[in-house]
Amino acid sequence: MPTTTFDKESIKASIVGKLQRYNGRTIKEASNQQIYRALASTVRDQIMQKWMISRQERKTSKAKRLYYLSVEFLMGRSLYCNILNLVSTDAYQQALKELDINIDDVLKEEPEPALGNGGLGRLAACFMDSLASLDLPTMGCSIRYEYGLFRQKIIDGQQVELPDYWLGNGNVWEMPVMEDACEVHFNGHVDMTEENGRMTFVHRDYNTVEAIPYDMPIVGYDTSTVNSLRLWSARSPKRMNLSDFGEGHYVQAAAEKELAEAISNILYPEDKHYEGKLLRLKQQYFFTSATLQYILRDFKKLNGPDWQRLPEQVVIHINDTHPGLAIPELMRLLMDQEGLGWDEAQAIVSKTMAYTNHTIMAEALEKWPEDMVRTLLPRIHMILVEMNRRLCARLWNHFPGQAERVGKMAIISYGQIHMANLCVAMTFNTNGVSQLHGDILKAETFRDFHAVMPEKFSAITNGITHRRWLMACNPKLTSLINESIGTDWIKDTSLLSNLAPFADDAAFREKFAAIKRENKLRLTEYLKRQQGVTVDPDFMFDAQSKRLHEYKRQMLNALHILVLYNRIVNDASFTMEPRAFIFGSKAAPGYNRAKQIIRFINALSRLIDAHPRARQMLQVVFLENYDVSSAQVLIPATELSEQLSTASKEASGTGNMKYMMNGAVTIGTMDGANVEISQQVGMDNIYIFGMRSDTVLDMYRDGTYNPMTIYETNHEIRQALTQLIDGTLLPEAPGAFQELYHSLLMADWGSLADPYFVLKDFGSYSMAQQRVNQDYADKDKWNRMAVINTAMSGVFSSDRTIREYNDTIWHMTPLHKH
Ligand code: 26Q
Repeated sequence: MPTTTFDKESIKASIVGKLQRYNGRTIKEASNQQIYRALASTVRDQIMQKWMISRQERKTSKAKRLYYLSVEFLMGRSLYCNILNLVSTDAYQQALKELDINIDDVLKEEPEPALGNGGLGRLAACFMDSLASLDLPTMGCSIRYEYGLFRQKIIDGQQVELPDYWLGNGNVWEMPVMEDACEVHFNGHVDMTEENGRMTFVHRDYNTVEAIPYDMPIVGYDTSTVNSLRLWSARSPKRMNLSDFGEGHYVQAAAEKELAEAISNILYPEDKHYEGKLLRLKQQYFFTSATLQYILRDFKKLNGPDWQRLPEQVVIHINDTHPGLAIPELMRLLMDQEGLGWDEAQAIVSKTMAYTNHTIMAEALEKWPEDMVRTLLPRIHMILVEMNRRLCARLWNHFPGQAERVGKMAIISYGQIHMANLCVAMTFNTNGVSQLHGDILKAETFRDFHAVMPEKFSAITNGITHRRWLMACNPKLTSLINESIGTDWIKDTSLLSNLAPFADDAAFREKFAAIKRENKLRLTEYLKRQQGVTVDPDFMFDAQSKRLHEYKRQMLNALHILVLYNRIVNDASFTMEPRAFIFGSKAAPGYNRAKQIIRFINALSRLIDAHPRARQMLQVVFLENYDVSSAQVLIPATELSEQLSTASKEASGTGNMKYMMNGAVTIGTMDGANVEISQQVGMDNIYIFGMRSDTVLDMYRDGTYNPMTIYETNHEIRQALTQLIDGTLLPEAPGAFQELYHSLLMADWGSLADPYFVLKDFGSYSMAQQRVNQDYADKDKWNRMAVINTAMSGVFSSDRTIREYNDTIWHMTPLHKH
């Protein structure tokens, strides 16, 4: 095999050559976009050779392969991380320097694939990076949405959504794989006939959608492994032709084509809010069916039709319930296409599939109307009915006479398909994403399942890839770490703890703090350039960035800032360490209360700016269009990380880990992975406040919480809440926050007053913030805490998470020694 070396000179020659051949331009004449494409395709050439070798290696070694199914992969930009994983940053940096190209300007030209909403999608992306870096053969499978998550503009203090047409300039990283295209069938009916004493099921009169796969390479760090992310695109089998036009069918034909292709048009922007939309069901079946067909074809090519061996060769992981139709789809293919009987097929399915749950929020639990499933997927519906019959028979034995209990665990009940029950019942493993979340799944959400099948439950704490979230986004801190403890930590992040003794080294702390300051300056420049906001880098940078949701309690943060403002305004002698409160959040377009909170934060920002003394000490910045790229600028610049979810509600959180790794100190509740962060750093290096999860769960059960008593006794809260509705914040629209105000104080039909205990936890939060303020004034103390946070973040690398998944669930053999 010819191997081209990619030293500095060949990189330069490649870029210059591509610009000449594709654009007819010299470097001096080329636009940044053209240079980006020439550079990215140079990197792609380098990856392509490894990709071919990896493919061969998997086939000859017959290694077990993971298929990670997810409706979201929030990848972020690839170019820089690919160069990093090729261990070629020096060669590329020098080459670009000699060509007089500013690398930062070029990196910005890459469109960001925002094929995800938040934590679940970003976790899938971090997992892909770790899987390749640990040489575990994997294919990630999802949908090639033409429009990713909307882009957010703030206009007059409110969120406005713009379409994200990310493929407009083409996508350097994708490769269509036409030989793996297949058909997915919808609607129609199923004919049952008996042949030689066996029932056969034939799907007839269906509508066909073609599934075209586009593969993206996933490069492992310092290894030859390159895995694939396979994104399926929907295409109508209809080809528009002149005879349609002549016969007047043209408009009809075009409309049908549009309908089929709509399947891969857009990513749904709802995060943790389920709605039974037909198009979403189509998306889910479309990509799971195409994926399963491919998996079986590939298996058969390598192993023949020896289906008993499927669980040895293949493991299929279902990222939340969204790809759960993979379960009946695998049953269908094994029975109707490969001729297996039910028992054989079911045994194979339940040895091959595993499931991770990402939320206990009731409104996120997927339920599909049975009628919709019966009409759209008639054969899948039949299989679900039979699965449900067998499951209920088994449960009935376990819980004789307990109809209500069995009903709660059923796959189908009251005319709805319960996806979580399907996934728990039919897979061999149900996983939680932090220790606390795993415990809550066993004790609450899936309590009854846990009683019947306790061996299925596991909890593996989430992680983040330190390659993107430390090495790529914070190169200066990475160099300081390398100078101090060497580079072995990159492959074994537990070694980051060797940094802990440096917390007591004053010279080291100075360097650590100087890097934080440079990162703050970089964020300041970013905010100036992107949205024209000026921020003083001498302020403490305090950030809360994550999807906007009531349970994440951006409201707690915002109300506290309003209280600080009031203290300043009411008391001329009040002072505090100056602080910039930075928010980055998108609200689901239909989630009105979340949009009101964004409007409140922006109104608060304006209120403070208008007050000469308040703005000496406080600033509120709303970072527009928070995405992976802006996170990579924000997080390294942050000193205080706000992780405020109502205890029990945040399954894990992963932003908390990114901030910690970059030396931010956390203020947070004992929720999700915050619990484990507190165990790593110790209670002296984190600010924990608020109710514990067991108390929260008890309070939901007894239902006696009344925020009105807090409102009546705490005048600071009363004043702040009153300002929501008295025109202080929005004189031009004084009624705008009425509903928000109401939700914090009054119960409504079907909803509790202050359902996430904002008022209840306010006092405790405010006291923790006072400690933050005091400690920040002591620079040595603060910097010591910051260093400890980075030093103890090693366990939160997704490399650790993936090793645990592999040891307990997947059982693959790495392609190379580790
Ligand atoms: C479901 C049905 C219909 C429409 C939308 C949805 C839907 C979409 C997205 C349901 C849930 C989500 C996203 C969930 C999510 O991001 N959960 C987060 O997962 C992270 C990774 O495990 C955790 O760290 C977070 O705590 C958890 O909130």
